[in-house]
Amino acid sequence: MQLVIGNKNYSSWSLRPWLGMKVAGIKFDEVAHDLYAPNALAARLQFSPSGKVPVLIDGDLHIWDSLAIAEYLAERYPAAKLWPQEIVARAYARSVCAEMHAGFSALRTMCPMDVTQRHSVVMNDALQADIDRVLAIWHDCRARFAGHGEFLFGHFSWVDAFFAPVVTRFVTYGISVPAPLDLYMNAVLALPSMQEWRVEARAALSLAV
Ligand SMILES: N[C@@H](CCC(=O)N[C@@H](CS)C(=O)NCC(=O)O)C(=O)O
Repeated sequence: MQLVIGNKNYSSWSLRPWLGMKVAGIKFDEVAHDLYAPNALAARLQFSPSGKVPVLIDGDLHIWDSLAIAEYLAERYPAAKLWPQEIVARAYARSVCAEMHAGFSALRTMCPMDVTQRHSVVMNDALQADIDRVLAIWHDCRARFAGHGEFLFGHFSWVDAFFAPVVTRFVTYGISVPAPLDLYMNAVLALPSMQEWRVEARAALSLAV
């Protein structure tokens, strides 16, 4: 399989499947696509019907949306347990991933992912509401499903991969998180694959200047 991803410093959608596959130990070839190159859209349309990345290529099959990629990989690699095993937890996990996938427009537009940098942001009601909702989701998932594990559903799942870009945004924009949710953020940031992504994001940026 090949996973086509955008620039590691900026491409929040690419981080999700990349992180899930890495943590689950699913083998793939990474294909870097420069979102900002001249004619990048024309190049993307050669392999991505939507003109967007990430795209998972498995033989003749191209899957062009991070949530669809997550579902495909969960079906193809059930032993990786990327969704929680219990049906109620799994339904809840899918709900919060779908909410993340479809919403949070203030957080996305006011705090775009910029892994290696630190910025300030002027808070407004819409951004505060998005942050509060993220924190409520994290708190609720951990209280109901985490047990003694350090991730939202105990062990690492797609939910953590989908919220990993939010974790980096909170760091980049200095958005403080109440205890004990700071421990959850630290668990995500401490993942070796997450550290690899951040190192490669930095390297890619310095190559570009
Ligand atoms: N819903 C898509 C969104 C993908 C997306 O917006 N990707 C961005 C890169 S992070 C992109 O390809 N942008 C190029 C463009 O919009 O022209 C997914 O989940 O994969």
